[in-house]
Amino acid sequence: MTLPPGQHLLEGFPRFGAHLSRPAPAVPIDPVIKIRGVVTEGFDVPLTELATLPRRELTVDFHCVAGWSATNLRWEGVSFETVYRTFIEPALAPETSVSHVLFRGLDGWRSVVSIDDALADDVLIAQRLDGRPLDSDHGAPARLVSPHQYGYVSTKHLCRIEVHTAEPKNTHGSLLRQLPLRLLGVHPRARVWEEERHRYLPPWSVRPVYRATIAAGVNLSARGSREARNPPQPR
Ligand SMILES: Nc1nc2c(c(=O)[nH]1)N[C@H]1C(S)=C(S)[C@@H](COP(=O)(O)O)O[C@H]1N2
Ligand SMILES: [Mo]
Repeated sequence: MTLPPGQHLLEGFPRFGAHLSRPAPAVPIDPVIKIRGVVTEGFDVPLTELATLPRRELTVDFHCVAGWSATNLRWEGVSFETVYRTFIEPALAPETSVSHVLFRGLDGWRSVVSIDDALADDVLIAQRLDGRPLDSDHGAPARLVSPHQYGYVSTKHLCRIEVHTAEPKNTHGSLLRQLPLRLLGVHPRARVWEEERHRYLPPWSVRPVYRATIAAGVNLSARGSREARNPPQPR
C-alpha cells in the first residue's frame, strides 16, 4: 500500500484535533447546519433534511498534516456538491460568484476550501462511519470529509457553512485553539499527494517537528475521547 509523501500508517483511527483532551461539544437536540454568507437570506438546513438527499458512500484513507494516516474508512453521508446544488446555489444573492466555502464546527474549528475543491466528487458531509452513526470522537452529528486534502480541512461537528466571493480571512474565532496551524498557515489547497501541508513553510521543514509530537497529540486527544470517559465495563 502506498501512502502520500511523508505520511505514516497508524493503528486504527485516533481522535485528533485542536480540542486536545477537551471533550467533544454537545450535540443539539435538533441539529442544523446554518447556511450563511452571500445568500439572499441566511437559513438553516436541519440534518433530518440532509437525510432525504441521495446517500453517498466512500471508502477512503485519512491523512493528518502532522503525518499520520488511517486507512479504509467507510464514510456515509451526502455529497457536498448535492448539498450545494440543492440548498445553497438556489439561495445565492444575484450576481454573486462564490470562490470559497468556510466550514465551521460546534467547537469553533473552521476550515476554508476553494469552491472547486469543495465541489470535488469525493467531498461529502458524513453522518456515518464504518456502519455506525458518527460518534463524538469523529465529529458527531455530521462532519466534512475531503479525502484528498489534509485532515484539518475535514471539519468535525459541522454546524455552519458560509459561502464567500473572496478568500475569507481567518481572523475571528478562537486564536489559541488553532495556534499551531495559524503560525504555520494552512495551505489554500492542502492536497495530500502534492504534500501541500502549509502555506508558507516547505514540507520538509515541518516533518521532523511533527514526527516528534504526533504521539503526544494522539495521546492527549485520546484522553478526551468518548471511550476514555465511558470505558467498557467489566462483565
Ligand atoms: N471541529 C473540529 N474539526 C476538526 C478538528 C478539530 O479540532 N475540531 N481537527 C482537524 C484535524 S487537524 C484532523 S487531523 C481531523 C481529525 O479527525 P478525527 O478526530 O476524526 O481523527 O479533524 C479535523 N477537524
Ligand atoms: Mo490534523
